[in-house]
Amino acid sequence: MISTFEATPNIALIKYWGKRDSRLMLPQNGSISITLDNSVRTVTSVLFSGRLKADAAWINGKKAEGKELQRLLVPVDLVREKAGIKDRVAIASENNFPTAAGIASSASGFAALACAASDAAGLKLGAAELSVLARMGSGSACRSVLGGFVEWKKGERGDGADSAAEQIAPASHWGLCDLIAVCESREKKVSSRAGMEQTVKTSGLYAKRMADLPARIAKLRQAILIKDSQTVFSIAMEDSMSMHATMLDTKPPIMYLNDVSREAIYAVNELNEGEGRLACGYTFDAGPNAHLLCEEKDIGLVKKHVSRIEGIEKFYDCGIGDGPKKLKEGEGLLTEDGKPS
Ligand code: 2P0
Repeated sequence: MISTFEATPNIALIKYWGKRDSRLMLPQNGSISITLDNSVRTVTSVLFSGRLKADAAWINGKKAEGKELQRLLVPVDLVREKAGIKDRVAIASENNFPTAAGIASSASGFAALACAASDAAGLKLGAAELSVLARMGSGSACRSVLGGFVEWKKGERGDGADSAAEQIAPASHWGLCDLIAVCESREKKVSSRAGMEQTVKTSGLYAKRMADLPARIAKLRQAILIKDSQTVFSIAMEDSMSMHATMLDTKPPIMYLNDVSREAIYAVNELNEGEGRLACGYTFDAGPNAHLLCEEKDIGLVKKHVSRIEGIEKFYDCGIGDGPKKLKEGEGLLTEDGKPS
């Protein structure tokens, strides 16, 4: 049976940047994100079949080989083990937004893969188990298996079973917007995986960030629950800059922001100063693209203000989403014999 799921990226308001166990993909700290609606999305189809001769995968129409394929097979192998099957797998996955450009394509990709693979294998997994499966593909993907406002609990167990996402509030709780300003859609030079490992090893600022995070996480969780936009935006900006500061403090330094990103920051500061309140917040992942956060009532104001920034290639206007969704047969990306359709 072919199973097809749609999943969406999430944007972290408190960032994950560093692992304490790279085999089990366990983070140094907890993180909090919002799952985006399907203005940006990954669709992934999975088929397990005894008729397939080898494991194969196509990402955006291109056959995955070598390390790329091996990485996709990490959660797939765990599914095969849980389901007790040895069938080969066919995977086809497509994004409707630039891959590896700081919009978390690995998050939506591995969340969709975890859901589609477990469903195709006939497993009925709970949210925590799906989250752990997605985490084994890419850390931040564990947050995209849930919709709304999500916390990835760092976990304490050695086997990582409790390092999973939990929902703080559903999407319907609060209408926040993430206006993504694409400041450059090229692939980034330093992967998140390599970058965060180097930061943990070499940044002196990192210990300060770790010390600050437990209180920051508790404060953000509470601010989300009471829909306190001023606190949510100020923590999001603070945490993004704190993460980027540890990146700059890495040896050799890692620099994801570019001149257009900096113009976006200045534009948001100017808007907020003019308004006498935080009408908008910003956060940047491991890439130059600005995620501009605002309440629904302010989206017109924010769009008008930032549309003047030169160099922005494109905007994606996202709301908060409900998390992964199973798609119908006709919406799949594979034929019955495991080829891209
Ligand atoms: C996050 N990022 O919390 C942070 C903020 C980027 C900056 O999670 O090695 O692709 O696969 O676990 O999840 C990007 O890192 O890295 C990321 P792996 P991942 O969203």
